Amino acid sequence: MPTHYRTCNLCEAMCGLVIQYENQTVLDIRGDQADPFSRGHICPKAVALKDIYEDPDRLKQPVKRTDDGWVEISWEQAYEEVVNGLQQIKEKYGRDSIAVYQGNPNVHNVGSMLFGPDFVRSLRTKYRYSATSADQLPHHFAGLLMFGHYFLLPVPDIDRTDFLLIFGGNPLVSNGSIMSAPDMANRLKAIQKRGGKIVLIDPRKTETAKKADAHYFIPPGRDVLLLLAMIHTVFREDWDNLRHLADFTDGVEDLKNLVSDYAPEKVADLVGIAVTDIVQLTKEFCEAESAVCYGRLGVSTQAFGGLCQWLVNALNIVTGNFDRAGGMMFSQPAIDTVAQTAMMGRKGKMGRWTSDVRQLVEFAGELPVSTMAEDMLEADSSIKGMVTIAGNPVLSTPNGKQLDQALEQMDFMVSIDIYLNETTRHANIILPPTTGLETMHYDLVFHILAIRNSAKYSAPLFEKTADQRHDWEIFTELVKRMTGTAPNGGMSPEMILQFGLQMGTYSSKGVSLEALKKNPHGIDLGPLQPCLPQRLFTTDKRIQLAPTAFVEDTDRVATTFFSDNQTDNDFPLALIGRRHLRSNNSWMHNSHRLVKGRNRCTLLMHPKDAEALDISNNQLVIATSRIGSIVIKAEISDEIMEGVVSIPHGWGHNRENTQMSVANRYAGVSINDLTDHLLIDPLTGNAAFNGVPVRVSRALN
Ligand SMILES: Nc1nc2c(c(=O)[nH]1)N[C@H]1C(S)=C(S)[C@@H](COP(=O)(O)OP(=O)(O)OC[C@H]3O[C@@H](n4cnc5c(=O)[nH]c(N)nc54)[C@H](O)[C@@H]3O)O[C@H]1N2
Ligand SMILES: Nc1nc2c(c(=O)[nH]1)N[C@H]1C(S)=C(S)[C@@H](COP(=O)(O)OP(=O)(O)OC[C@H]3O[C@@H](n4cnc5c(=O)[nH]c(N)nc54)[C@H](O)[C@@H]3O)O[C@H]1N2
Ligand code: SF4
Ligand SMILES: [Mo]
Repeated sequence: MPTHYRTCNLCEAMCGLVIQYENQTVLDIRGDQADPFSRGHICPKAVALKDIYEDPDRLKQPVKRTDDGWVEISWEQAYEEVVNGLQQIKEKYGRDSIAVYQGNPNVHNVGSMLFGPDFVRSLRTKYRYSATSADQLPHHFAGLLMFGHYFLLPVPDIDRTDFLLIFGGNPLVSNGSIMSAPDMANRLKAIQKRGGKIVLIDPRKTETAKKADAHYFIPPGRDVLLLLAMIHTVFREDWDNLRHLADFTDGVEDLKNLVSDYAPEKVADLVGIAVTDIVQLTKEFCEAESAVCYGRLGVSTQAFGGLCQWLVNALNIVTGNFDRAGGMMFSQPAIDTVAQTAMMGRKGKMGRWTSDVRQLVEFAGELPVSTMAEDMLEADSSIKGMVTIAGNPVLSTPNGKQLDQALEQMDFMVSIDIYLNETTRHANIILPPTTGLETMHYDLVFHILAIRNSAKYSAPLFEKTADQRHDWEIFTELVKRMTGTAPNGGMSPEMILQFGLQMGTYSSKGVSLEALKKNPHGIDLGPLQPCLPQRLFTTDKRIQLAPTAFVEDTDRVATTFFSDNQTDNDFPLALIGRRHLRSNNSWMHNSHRLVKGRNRCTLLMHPKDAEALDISNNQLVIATSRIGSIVIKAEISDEIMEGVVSIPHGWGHNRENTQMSVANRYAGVSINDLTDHLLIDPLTGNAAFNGVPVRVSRALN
């Protein structure tokens, strides 16, 4: 039986797959034991690649919205109407009249990564948005301000650490984020087997917390206090030891002064962790042979996201757990996009323009997505056209309902997407690219964020049909028609990959596209290596430990937590999110094998809160925020902290005129009809999905 090897492109873990097939049918998908990076691991989503490939709802030809419903049109007609439509908007309303939103799958697709940017530039608009500002923007802020490049993000060396401290990440379910590390369960077990420890800080006793050596509940949004107190303790007890970093780190004294205000005694009650525990945790972190503190979504998508990601880095740096085995390290990928973009002067700039209504600043060419709908809905808005590329912002951005309304007002909208869903239903034309098994793959982003260096190329498993187009072909055609020139000088994606590999560090060791094609399981390039100060992109090759923007933002900590602010009695509970293994943001709910079984779109609530509100398990409740209300089933559990409720995102597939028949039957409701576009991290502009004030009451049955 023919066998095909490839990398799963669904999440960040980059698992190797072995796929058996016959003709055009997938017979079996398993983990590839011979893949040196993933070592045979897969999760249930990988098997859904078959479902996506076969999904009768998936679009394969352009469709156009007409008065009689959606009709298929030819690619030629689609390109012509799309380019005409966009150009007419620009002619009528001028520059900056089109908004563009790029969603998460773009970074998992090599064609979009390489050819999408030229298309976006061809729109000549300042209204550029992406899922970044609903996710990891604070990491980029810290990367730029501390290390000189917004994509120079440190990764925890979990394979060698003796102490893993996680703030707001649930890698056993998410399979790791800004930490590409397949086979997470075994990698975590290995830490414990070698005598190491794992500690979790999370408002929910998560799947990962249950496997950890210790778990501390923390009220959403207060991690900044704990981090400040831990660094305070490091300095107070003279446990600081920057090791080799001392030679090229600025701002140590500034940081020390700043944290002097935040003794554990001052924050213990606010974070709900005893002074002795804070001190002991810090001590163990400092005494471990090696230790690493890692903070992810829970401390990124919240009101102090920027400060948290800065302080996570700072804690690692001042304890000498940075740029050394078992600490935070930088990868050195075979195609080094970080170095290559730096050479082109694209290390990341910020503040060159602002959003209209709230004047939030641009970062790396994008405005915060929380401002998108309000700037569209403003009375004299210049945004009249919309483009979405592999994104479903109606379900994935705060106050999605408002965006739903804003999209309805657009004169012209185009979506490059594989489904007719909650967002793309507003488009005039949808251009569907090939996806998954039909595409060639090389991971340009996640090798940068991987806990081990490796490289792998995957050929397409199935040829696309004559009617289908790859995403890079779509972008090429659009750019040609918009600007008269082909993107990337007319080079094919493979040529660009080949060139990228040639420029990389490992080409002298024989890593080329040809070599990768001969090694379909991938090539291991070894554990992460110390690389500082050379790898820094700051002009003076020094680490900035206390950048002014972060230092100044700590004023907000004082005003938020140490003044007489009253909590909002109308909305006494704090809403957070959660992820499930069989779900991937909003778009994999059309796979029956993933959605079947018990309803996972529930509101988790602590028994004491439930009792006080007279709510019983499985009962329908109304959850209300400043933005709106949703009706959802309550799931009562002491695994969530008192005062906190949790709802997963990506659901709410019950809107009209979509074409996702399975998802529609398992619709759920959208948490982002509750989340508030005004709740952001003011420093970075990132959406603050966690800690949204809500109230919950029984629904009348
Ligand atoms: N409340 C709350 N909201 C959240 C989060 C949260 O934790 N809580 N998480 C946030 C995070 S981390 C993220 S990354 C965002 C994700 O936000 P989005 O990226 O906006 O949402 P997705 O659900 O990933 O939507 C992906 C879209 O891409 C399409 N698609 C899938 N594959 C392909 C392909 O190969 N090509 C093309 N062209 N299209 C494709 C799908 O049909 C879908 O329309 O959501 C954010 N929203
Ligand atoms: N199965 C599956 N895997 C995925 C995805 C998916 O949707 N499903 N999405 C992918 C994407 S796009 C991303 S970005 C990654 C995200 O990867 P992770 O960051 O690991 O994802 P989450 O499970 O959202 O973990 C966030 C954790 O933060 C906690 N939290 C919430 N608020 C706070 C807070 O204020 N403080 C602290 N300390 N913790 C808090 C939540 O309880 C939750 O456990 O996952 C990726 N992998
Ligand atoms: S963990 Fe991620 S990369 Fe691995 S099989 Fe699952 S979805 Fe694919
Ligand atoms: Mo994400």
